[in-house]
Amino acid sequence: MSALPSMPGKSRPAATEAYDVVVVGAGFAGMYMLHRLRQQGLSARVYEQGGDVGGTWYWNRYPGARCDVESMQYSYSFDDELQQEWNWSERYAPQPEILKYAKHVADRFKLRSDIQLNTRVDRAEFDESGNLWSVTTSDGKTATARHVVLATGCLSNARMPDIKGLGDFKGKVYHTGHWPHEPVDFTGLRVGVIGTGSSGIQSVPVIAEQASHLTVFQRTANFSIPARNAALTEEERDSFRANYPEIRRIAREEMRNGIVQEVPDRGALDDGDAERRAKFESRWAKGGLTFMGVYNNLVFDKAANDTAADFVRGKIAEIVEDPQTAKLLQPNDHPIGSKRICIDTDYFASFNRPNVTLVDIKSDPIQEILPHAVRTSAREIEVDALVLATGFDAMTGSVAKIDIRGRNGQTLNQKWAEGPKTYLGLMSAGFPNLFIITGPGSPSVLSNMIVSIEQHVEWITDCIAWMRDHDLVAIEASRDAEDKWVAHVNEVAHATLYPQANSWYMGANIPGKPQIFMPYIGGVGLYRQICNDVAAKGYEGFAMTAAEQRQEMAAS
Ligand code: N01
Repeated sequence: MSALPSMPGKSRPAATEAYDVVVVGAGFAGMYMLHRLRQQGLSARVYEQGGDVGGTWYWNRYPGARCDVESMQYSYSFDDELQQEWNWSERYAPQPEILKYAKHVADRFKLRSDIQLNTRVDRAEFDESGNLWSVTTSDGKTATARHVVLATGCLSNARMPDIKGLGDFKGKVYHTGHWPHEPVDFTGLRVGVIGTGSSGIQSVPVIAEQASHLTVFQRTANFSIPARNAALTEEERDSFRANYPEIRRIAREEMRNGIVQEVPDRGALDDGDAERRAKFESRWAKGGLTFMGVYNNLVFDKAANDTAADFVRGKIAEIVEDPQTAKLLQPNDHPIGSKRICIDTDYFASFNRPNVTLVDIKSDPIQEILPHAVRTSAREIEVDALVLATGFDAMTGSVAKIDIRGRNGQTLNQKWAEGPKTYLGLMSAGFPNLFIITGPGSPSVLSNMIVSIEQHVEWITDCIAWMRDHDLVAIEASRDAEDKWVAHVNEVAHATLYPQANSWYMGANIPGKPQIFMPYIGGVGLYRQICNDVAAKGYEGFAMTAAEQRQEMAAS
């Protein structure tokens, strides 16, 4: 294994270790990154703040947590034996099974010896003279590395709501994104769930079965499609396994979101009412995220989108017995799909239970949390436990927690004060040798994350290998390429209905966060092609520094 020398001639805390690459985070991105780096003979250290590998699936262990991408597709493709041997139990794997898979991967590929758990990266500083990063961790140590890879996850910075009195609440308070590792039992308790995004919608039906009473505090109603989760049969698994090479190829190259599904050839208004309704019914019966793929214009054309939104609103009215509750549960302030669509098991039906109450906190806002109750403008609701399903500071939140200093001491937070700026979502100008996996400006959260993670890891490791072969010590996105990419990401987003919603894609859920559509909507196939073309042209749009400090543009 190679290890680069530590930085010469700088006064700093003694560097305890020197690596070729430091990776931040041991979720699916960080683990595959480590595996690929080792295959290239590079030395790497992964720092993980959690007590085990798994990232998102380590922290999000709330009742009912499961993936909304089908298990046979939400899995690594890089190792055929792994995908042939692993047995997913259900169409949508529950969180414990996904975490078990992550741990299995760590053990199978013997990754653990290079992963340091329970260690947060606090600071990373670029030394321009040596073209090395100096990384300080929560154990007080410093390591140096040529490259730093942020594999910090997009939905990993859980957001506590700023509600008066929350700290004085006498019962237990849980955040879905930071769930305890000990079992939580709500039996006999009056529970309040605040938030009705994917996490709230998944947890409500499960908590409702335990709690003596469950009050759901909803600020914004959300569109949700039934998961239709079921055990996978041996035949279903075998069919995937036999066809994996082609399934994975199609997911990578032909699908916008990296999930293999039927591709529609017509728009919603090309069909008459009866035919359209029949298609929506069929997708509703099938369940899952692919509901939005029934027509090719649902995210582009408001009139087309309205037909799908009306259909789902109609379904909610059919399921929920109390008309007033049904009306409150019908989303009406954003186009369907412009916020991440939710996938549920019996969410709307939960409101037919005698022990579940919906409180509309848009018309009757929460004023404060009292020691044993939630007080809204109109009433006081006694609760013994609170579940905050209030989401994340998405895409940039976990990166922002690290004090990252690039050229001239500029921090990444300063640079991104008006919104994240990246070239291809992979690098940010002024921060040489710092890569981001599934960062803002890449398809990321709009895609099957594992497809996007694998593509980024492979692109980055190929790039590092290319640099080594060409005796290059630094790579940096050029400002010009970055500006053009940011403009392109923005332009593509604004050709769709997505920016019409106050979503976390836009940063709209965090007070004061700049409202910019963060992920790249162009689709994983097109995006992959763009990244490959950039690499094929000698990393066009990136500036490279040769070992003898010679600055050159890789390409004009
Ligand atoms: O978070 P969210 P999430 N007072 O931000 C409300 C992925 N995921 O954890 O919309 C009262 O979507 C907020 O209300 P509003 C998936 O990509 C995937 O549920 O801001 N309410 C909203 O209702 C998902 O999109 C899976 O008006 C407050 C909710 O809290 C993403 O993670 C499972 C509030 C937050 O919803 C995030 O989902 C889970 C306040 N102060 C998550 N602040 C699967 O794979 C916020 N809210 C299935």
